[in-house]
Amino acid sequence: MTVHAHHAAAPATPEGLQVSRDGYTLVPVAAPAGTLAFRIDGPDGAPVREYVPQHDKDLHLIVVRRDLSGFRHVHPVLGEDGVWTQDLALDEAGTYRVFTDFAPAATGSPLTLGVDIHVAGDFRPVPLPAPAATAEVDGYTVTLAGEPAAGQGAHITLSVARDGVPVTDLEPYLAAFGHLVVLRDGDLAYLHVHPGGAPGDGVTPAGPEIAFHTELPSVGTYRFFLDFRHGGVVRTAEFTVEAGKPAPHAHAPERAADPHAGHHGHHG
Ligand SMILES: [Cu+2]
Repeated sequence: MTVHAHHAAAPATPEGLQVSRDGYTLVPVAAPAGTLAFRIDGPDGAPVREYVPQHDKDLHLIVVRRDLSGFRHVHPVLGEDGVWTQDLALDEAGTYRVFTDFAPAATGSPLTLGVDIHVAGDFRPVPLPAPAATAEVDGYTVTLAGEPAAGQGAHITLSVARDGVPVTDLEPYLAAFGHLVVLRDGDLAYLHVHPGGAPGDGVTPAGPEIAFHTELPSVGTYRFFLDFRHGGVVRTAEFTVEAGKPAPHAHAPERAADPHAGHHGHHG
């Protein structure tokens, strides 16, 4: 049986598109202004209270307006009643996507659920910035290298400089020198990105380059949000990235060499 090959070929549904998955449901809870409160209800209907930490935290809360502006990555507090709370001022009108990235202790499997929250008012959508390899934040310049293509694993690096000088004393943040969240423009699919190396492993430098491995599931436009810590402050550098079709493998069989190739019909 070729079960393994079949599994490898099946594209996984991206995370973050569902409010309920695998028996777990993200439930917003009424809360005073300026605070976000929610539960994760488990398969038995009760709020989940036990989690397996991922990147140093039981739950990562990502909030972004649906035009991909106003990104926030924060860590709420779990109450005795299983309700998570987070100070969160959503001052600008619009619809926000709230992502909860966690692993319930009962399964140990990471899961990202998402729900929309509406803020009334005069909504002025912000156009998505054009693709660029550099981003500026608070005097830091972050440069993105690597060209992720659809459906293909890619190594990318983000290099941090301050006033033109490479930063070599990045501080660990969430068990890495950087934490990268990638969202797909159009549906806000949430993509897991894995850091290459960890602080203190003896081989991973504290900058200027931060390495990641990612696989973008489709052709399209993505927004990359890199959180990094330096001087005790966490900052976010943002990039718009276009994922094109993967380049054909140089060692792939040459179809043109097949004398019957011309009879296979035209594509498109
Ligand atoms: Cu987090």
